Amino acid sequence: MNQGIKVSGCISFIGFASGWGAQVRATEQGPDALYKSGILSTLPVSWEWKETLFPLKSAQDLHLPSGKETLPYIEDMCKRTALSVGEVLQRHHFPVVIGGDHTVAAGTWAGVAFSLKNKQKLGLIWIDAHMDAHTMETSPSKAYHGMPLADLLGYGDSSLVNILENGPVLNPQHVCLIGVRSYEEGEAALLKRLGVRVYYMSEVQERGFDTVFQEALHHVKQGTTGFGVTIDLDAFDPEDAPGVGTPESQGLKAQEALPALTILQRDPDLKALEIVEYNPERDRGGKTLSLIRDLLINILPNSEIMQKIDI
Ligand SMILES: [Mn+2]
Repeated sequence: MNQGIKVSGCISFIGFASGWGAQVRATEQGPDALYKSGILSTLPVSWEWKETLFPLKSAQDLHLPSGKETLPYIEDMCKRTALSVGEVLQRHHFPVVIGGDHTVAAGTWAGVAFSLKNKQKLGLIWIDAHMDAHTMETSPSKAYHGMPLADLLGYGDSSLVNILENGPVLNPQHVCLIGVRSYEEGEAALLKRLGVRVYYMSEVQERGFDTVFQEALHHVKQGTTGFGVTIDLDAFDPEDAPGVGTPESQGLKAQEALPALTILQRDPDLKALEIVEYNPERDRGGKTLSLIRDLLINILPNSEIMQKIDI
Protein backbone atom coordinates (compact mmCIF):
# COMPACT_ATOMS: atom_id res chain seq x y z
CA MET A 1 0.00 0.00 0.00
CA ASN A 2 1.05 3.57 -0.57
CA GLN A 3 2.18 5.31 2.55
CA GLY A 4 1.28 8.71 3.78
CA ILE A 5 -1.91 9.40 1.89
CA LYS A 6 -4.91 9.24 4.17
CA VAL A 7 -8.60 9.18 3.51
CA SER A 8 -9.69 12.62 4.49
CA GLY A 9 -13.20 12.68 3.19
CA CYS A 10 -16.45 10.95 3.64
CA ILE A 11 -18.65 8.20 2.28
CA SER A 12 -19.59 8.75 -1.38
CA PHE A 13 -22.67 6.97 -2.67
CA ILE A 14 -23.00 6.08 -6.33
CA GLY A 15 -26.37 4.83 -7.60
CA PHE A 16 -26.45 2.28 -10.42
CA ALA A 17 -30.02 2.65 -11.71
CA SER A 18 -30.01 -0.26 -14.12
CA GLY A 19 -31.92 -3.52 -14.25
CA TRP A 20 -30.62 -4.42 -17.71
CA GLY A 21 -28.86 -7.53 -16.45
CA ALA A 22 -31.91 -9.05 -14.77
CA GLN A 23 -35.12 -10.70 -15.88
CA VAL A 24 -37.10 -8.68 -13.33
CA ARG A 25 -35.91 -5.15 -14.07
CA ALA A 26 -37.46 -3.06 -11.31
CA THR A 27 -34.15 -3.06 -9.44
CA GLU A 28 -33.35 -0.03 -11.64
CA GLN A 29 -35.57 1.93 -9.22
CA GLY A 30 -33.46 0.89 -6.21
CA PRO A 31 -31.02 3.82 -5.89
CA ASP A 32 -33.69 6.52 -6.26
CA ALA A 33 -35.98 4.76 -3.78
CA LEU A 34 -33.16 4.54 -1.26
CA TYR A 35 -32.12 8.16 -1.73
CA LYS A 36 -35.67 9.50 -1.52
CA SER A 37 -36.55 7.38 1.52
CA GLY A 38 -34.50 9.73 3.71
CA ILE A 39 -32.97 6.85 5.69
CA LEU A 40 -29.46 7.98 4.80
CA SER A 41 -29.96 11.07 6.95
CA THR A 42 -29.93 8.76 9.99
CA LEU A 43 -26.42 7.45 9.25
CA PRO A 44 -23.86 8.33 11.93
CA VAL A 45 -21.18 9.13 9.32
CA SER A 46 -20.62 12.02 6.94
CA TRP A 47 -21.71 11.17 3.43
CA GLU A 48 -22.55 12.60 0.01
CA TRP A 49 -24.68 11.21 -2.81
CA LYS A 50 -22.15 11.64 -5.61
CA GLU A 51 -24.43 10.70 -8.47
CA THR A 52 -26.94 8.23 -9.84
CA LEU A 53 -25.93 6.66 -13.14
CA PHE A 54 -28.77 5.94 -15.54
CA PRO A 55 -28.61 3.70 -18.62
CA LEU A 56 -28.97 5.18 -22.09
CA LYS A 57 -32.50 3.77 -22.04
CA SER A 58 -34.57 2.35 -19.19
CA ALA A 59 -34.73 -1.45 -19.19
CA GLN A 60 -38.33 -1.24 -18.01
CA ASP A 61 -39.32 0.87 -21.02
CA LEU A 62 -37.55 -1.19 -23.69
CA HIS A 63 -38.73 -4.77 -23.63
CA LEU A 64 -35.62 -6.51 -24.91
CA PRO A 65 -35.08 -10.15 -23.93
CA SER A 66 -32.08 -11.05 -21.76
CA GLY A 67 -28.95 -11.81 -23.75
CA LYS A 68 -26.62 -10.12 -26.22
CA GLU A 69 -29.04 -7.33 -27.13
CA THR A 70 -28.80 -5.97 -23.59
CA LEU A 71 -24.98 -5.93 -23.57
CA PRO A 72 -24.46 -2.39 -24.98
CA TYR A 73 -26.45 -0.90 -22.08
CA ILE A 74 -24.64 -3.03 -19.50
CA GLU A 75 -21.11 -2.39 -20.75
CA ASP A 76 -21.78 1.36 -20.91
CA MET A 77 -23.12 1.37 -17.33
CA CYS A 78 -20.30 -0.76 -15.96
CA LYS A 79 -17.66 1.44 -17.54
CA ARG A 80 -19.22 4.63 -16.15
CA THR A 81 -19.45 2.98 -12.72
CA ALA A 82 -15.77 1.98 -12.83
CA LEU A 83 -14.77 5.56 -13.67
CA SER A 84 -17.03 7.04 -11.01
CA VAL A 85 -15.66 4.70 -8.31
CA GLY A 86 -12.15 5.69 -9.40
CA GLU A 87 -12.99 9.39 -8.96
CA VAL A 88 -14.25 8.71 -5.45
CA LEU A 89 -11.06 6.87 -4.47
CA GLN A 90 -8.86 9.54 -6.02
CA ARG A 91 -10.59 12.08 -3.78
CA HIS A 92 -9.78 9.74 -0.86
CA HIS A 93 -13.42 9.10 -0.15
CA PHE A 94 -14.98 5.70 0.55
CA PRO A 95 -17.22 4.44 -2.30
CA VAL A 96 -20.57 2.77 -1.64
CA VAL A 97 -22.28 1.56 -4.81
CA ILE A 98 -26.03 0.97 -4.66
CA GLY A 99 -27.78 -1.19 -7.29
CA GLY A 100 -29.50 -1.85 -9.50
CA ASP A 101 -28.78 -5.38 -10.54
CA HIS A 102 -25.54 -7.20 -9.78
CA THR A 103 -23.95 -6.63 -13.21
CA VAL A 104 -22.61 -3.46 -11.60
CA ALA A 105 -19.99 -5.56 -9.79
CA ALA A 106 -18.02 -5.96 -13.02
CA GLY A 107 -17.66 -2.17 -13.08
CA THR A 108 -17.27 -1.41 -9.38
CA TRP A 109 -14.40 -3.79 -8.70
CA ALA A 110 -12.66 -3.05 -11.99
CA GLY A 111 -12.74 0.61 -10.90
CA VAL A 112 -11.40 -0.15 -7.42
CA ALA A 113 -8.58 -2.38 -8.70
CA PHE A 114 -7.60 0.12 -11.39
CA SER A 115 -7.63 3.09 -9.07
CA LEU A 116 -5.77 1.36 -6.23
CA LYS A 117 -3.44 -0.37 -8.72
CA ASN A 118 -4.10 -3.69 -7.02
CA LYS A 119 -5.44 -5.78 -9.88
CA GLN A 120 -5.32 -9.45 -8.83
CA LYS A 121 -4.28 -8.23 -5.38
CA LEU A 122 -7.79 -7.17 -4.38
CA GLY A 123 -9.78 -9.46 -2.09
CA LEU A 124 -13.55 -9.71 -2.45
CA ILE A 125 -16.25 -11.18 -0.21
CA TRP A 126 -19.31 -11.96 -2.32
CA ILE A 127 -22.45 -12.39 -0.18
CA ASP A 128 -25.20 -13.82 -2.38
CA ALA A 129 -27.82 -16.59 -2.74
CA HIS A 130 -26.38 -17.22 -6.21
CA MET A 131 -22.91 -17.68 -7.67
CA ASP A 132 -23.17 -15.08 -10.44
CA ALA A 133 -20.42 -17.03 -12.16
CA HIS A 134 -22.08 -18.02 -15.42
CA THR A 135 -20.82 -17.27 -18.89
CA MET A 136 -23.16 -16.83 -21.86
CA GLU A 137 -22.41 -20.47 -22.75
CA THR A 138 -23.52 -21.91 -19.39
CA SER A 139 -26.35 -19.53 -18.43
CA PRO A 140 -29.89 -20.87 -18.96
CA SER A 141 -31.45 -17.40 -18.56
CA LYS A 142 -28.80 -15.41 -20.51
CA ALA A 143 -29.31 -12.64 -17.91
CA TYR A 144 -26.03 -10.79 -17.31
CA HIS A 145 -26.56 -10.35 -13.57
CA GLY A 146 -25.79 -14.06 -13.28
CA MET A 147 -22.30 -13.48 -14.72
CA PRO A 148 -20.34 -10.62 -13.06
CA LEU A 149 -18.13 -12.80 -10.86
CA ALA A 150 -17.06 -14.79 -13.93
CA ASP A 151 -16.30 -11.47 -15.70
CA LEU A 152 -14.09 -10.33 -12.81
CA LEU A 153 -12.24 -13.66 -12.91
CA GLY A 154 -11.61 -13.25 -16.64
CA TYR A 155 -14.41 -15.35 -18.15
CA GLY A 156 -17.11 -13.61 -20.19
CA ASP A 157 -17.66 -10.96 -22.85
CA SER A 158 -14.38 -9.15 -23.40
CA SER A 159 -16.11 -5.78 -22.96
CA LEU A 160 -17.04 -6.77 -19.38
CA VAL A 161 -13.78 -8.59 -18.58
CA ASN A 162 -11.51 -5.75 -19.75
CA ILE A 163 -13.42 -2.67 -18.61
CA LEU A 164 -10.57 -0.28 -17.78
CA GLU A 165 -7.56 -2.47 -18.53
CA ASN A 166 -6.97 -5.87 -20.02
CA GLY A 167 -6.93 -9.05 -17.98
CA PRO A 168 -8.82 -10.46 -15.00
CA VAL A 169 -9.50 -8.08 -12.12
CA LEU A 170 -9.51 -10.79 -9.44
CA ASN A 171 -7.34 -13.74 -8.60
CA PRO A 172 -9.66 -16.65 -7.65
CA GLN A 173 -7.58 -17.31 -4.52
CA HIS A 174 -8.67 -13.96 -3.11
CA VAL A 175 -12.43 -14.43 -3.48
CA CYS A 176 -15.02 -15.99 -1.14
CA LEU A 177 -18.75 -16.47 -1.61
CA ILE A 178 -21.11 -16.68 1.37
CA GLY A 179 -24.75 -17.77 1.49
CA VAL A 180 -25.00 -19.62 -1.84
CA ARG A 181 -28.05 -21.89 -2.20
CA SER A 182 -29.27 -21.56 -5.79
CA TYR A 183 -26.94 -22.27 -8.69
CA GLU A 184 -26.41 -24.26 -11.86
CA GLU A 185 -23.84 -26.87 -12.73
CA GLY A 186 -21.82 -24.80 -15.22
CA GLU A 187 -21.02 -21.94 -12.86
CA ALA A 188 -20.32 -24.27 -9.93
CA ALA A 189 -17.87 -26.16 -12.14
CA LEU A 190 -16.07 -22.94 -13.09
CA LEU A 191 -15.64 -21.83 -9.48
CA LYS A 192 -14.53 -25.30 -8.44
CA ARG A 193 -11.98 -25.49 -11.24
CA LEU A 194 -10.60 -22.07 -10.28
CA GLY A 195 -10.48 -22.99 -6.58
CA VAL A 196 -12.80 -20.23 -5.36
CA ARG A 197 -13.92 -20.81 -1.76
CA VAL A 198 -17.71 -21.09 -1.58
CA TYR A 199 -19.46 -21.06 1.80
CA TYR A 200 -22.78 -22.62 0.89
CA MET A 201 -25.81 -21.78 3.01
CA SER A 202 -25.65 -25.27 4.52
CA GLU A 203 -22.15 -24.54 5.87
CA VAL A 204 -23.29 -21.16 7.22
CA GLN A 205 -26.17 -22.90 9.05
CA GLU A 206 -23.85 -25.55 10.41
CA ARG A 207 -20.99 -23.33 11.60
CA GLY A 208 -22.75 -19.98 12.14
CA PHE A 209 -22.39 -16.78 10.15
CA ASP A 210 -19.91 -15.23 12.54
CA THR A 211 -17.39 -18.09 12.25
CA VAL A 212 -17.74 -18.34 8.49
CA PHE A 213 -17.45 -14.60 8.00
CA GLN A 214 -14.29 -14.30 10.08
CA GLU A 215 -12.73 -17.13 8.10
CA ALA A 216 -13.74 -15.48 4.83
CA LEU A 217 -12.26 -12.20 6.00
CA HIS A 218 -8.97 -13.88 6.82
CA HIS A 219 -9.04 -15.53 3.40
CA VAL A 220 -9.53 -12.31 1.37
CA LYS A 221 -6.84 -10.49 3.36
CA GLN A 222 -4.18 -13.11 2.68
CA GLY A 223 -1.76 -11.85 0.02
CA THR A 224 -3.92 -8.86 -0.94
CA THR A 225 -3.59 -5.10 -0.62
CA GLY A 226 -7.14 -4.30 0.39
CA PHE A 227 -10.50 -5.95 -0.09
CA GLY A 228 -14.11 -5.18 -0.88
CA VAL A 229 -17.51 -6.53 0.06
CA THR A 230 -20.42 -6.96 -2.34
CA ILE A 231 -23.81 -7.76 -0.83
CA ASP A 232 -26.61 -9.08 -2.99
CA LEU A 233 -29.66 -8.53 -0.79
CA ASP A 234 -31.07 -11.87 -1.98
CA ALA A 235 -28.46 -13.56 0.23
CA PHE A 236 -30.80 -12.70 3.09
CA ASP A 237 -33.92 -14.63 3.89
CA PRO A 238 -36.99 -13.19 2.11
CA GLU A 239 -38.41 -12.65 5.61
CA ASP A 240 -35.72 -10.00 6.18
CA ALA A 241 -35.33 -8.83 2.55
CA PRO A 242 -38.51 -9.36 0.51
CA GLY A 243 -37.64 -6.46 -1.83
CA VAL A 244 -35.09 -8.11 -4.12
CA GLY A 245 -34.94 -9.13 -7.78
CA THR A 246 -34.62 -12.88 -7.25
CA PRO A 247 -35.71 -14.05 -3.76
CA GLU A 248 -34.53 -17.45 -2.51
CA SER A 249 -35.84 -19.06 0.67
CA GLN A 250 -33.69 -20.30 3.58
CA GLY A 251 -31.31 -17.35 3.52
CA LEU A 252 -29.10 -15.45 5.95
CA LYS A 253 -30.78 -14.03 9.05
CA ALA A 254 -30.17 -10.31 9.46
CA GLN A 255 -30.17 -10.71 13.22
CA GLU A 256 -27.26 -13.14 13.00
CA ALA A 257 -25.29 -11.46 10.20
CA LEU A 258 -25.42 -7.81 11.27
CA PRO A 259 -23.42 -8.13 14.52
CA ALA A 260 -20.73 -10.17 12.74
CA LEU A 261 -20.36 -7.54 10.01
CA THR A 262 -19.43 -4.80 12.49
CA ILE A 263 -15.86 -6.12 12.41
CA LEU A 264 -15.61 -4.37 9.03
CA GLN A 265 -16.09 -0.95 10.62
CA ARG A 266 -12.69 -1.14 12.20
CA ASP A 267 -10.84 -2.59 9.22
CA PRO A 268 -8.76 -0.07 7.29
CA ASP A 269 -8.22 -2.62 4.49
CA LEU A 270 -11.89 -2.40 3.46
CA LYS A 271 -11.79 -0.17 0.38
CA ALA A 272 -15.35 -0.15 -0.96
CA LEU A 273 -18.83 -1.56 -0.40
CA GLU A 274 -21.54 -2.56 -2.83
CA ILE A 275 -25.21 -3.35 -2.01
CA VAL A 276 -27.32 -4.55 -4.92
CA GLU A 277 -30.59 -5.99 -6.19
CA TYR A 278 -32.91 -3.79 -4.11
CA ASN A 279 -36.34 -3.95 -5.73
CA PRO A 280 -38.61 -1.39 -4.03
CA GLU A 281 -41.70 -2.74 -5.83
CA ARG A 282 -41.43 -5.98 -3.90
CA ASP A 283 -40.54 -4.56 -0.50
CA ARG A 284 -42.97 -5.16 2.35
CA GLY A 285 -43.34 -2.70 5.20
CA GLY A 286 -39.95 -1.14 4.41
CA LYS A 287 -38.15 -4.29 5.62
CA THR A 288 -35.55 -4.31 2.86
CA LEU A 289 -34.97 -0.60 3.16
CA SER A 290 -34.32 -0.90 6.88
CA LEU A 291 -31.98 -3.83 6.25
CA ILE A 292 -29.96 -1.62 3.88
CA ARG A 293 -29.79 1.05 6.58
CA ASP A 294 -28.67 -1.52 9.18
CA LEU A 295 -26.02 -2.88 6.82
CA LEU A 296 -24.65 0.63 6.24
CA ILE A 297 -24.64 1.45 9.96
CA ASN A 298 -22.90 -1.81 10.81
CA ILE A 299 -20.30 -1.78 8.04
CA LEU A 300 -19.29 1.78 7.14
CA PRO A 301 -16.10 3.07 8.69
CA ASN A 302 -16.49 5.84 11.25
CA SER A 303 -14.52 9.06 10.89
CA GLU A 304 -11.72 7.83 13.12
CA ILE A 305 -11.11 4.82 10.85
CA MET A 306 -11.47 6.98 7.75
CA GLN A 307 -8.33 8.81 8.84
CA LYS A 308 -6.43 5.53 8.90
CA ILE A 309 -7.39 4.11 5.53
CA ASP A 310 -4.40 4.13 3.20
CA ILE A 311 -5.28 4.60 -0.41
MN1 LIG B 1 -25.95 -11.58 -7.23
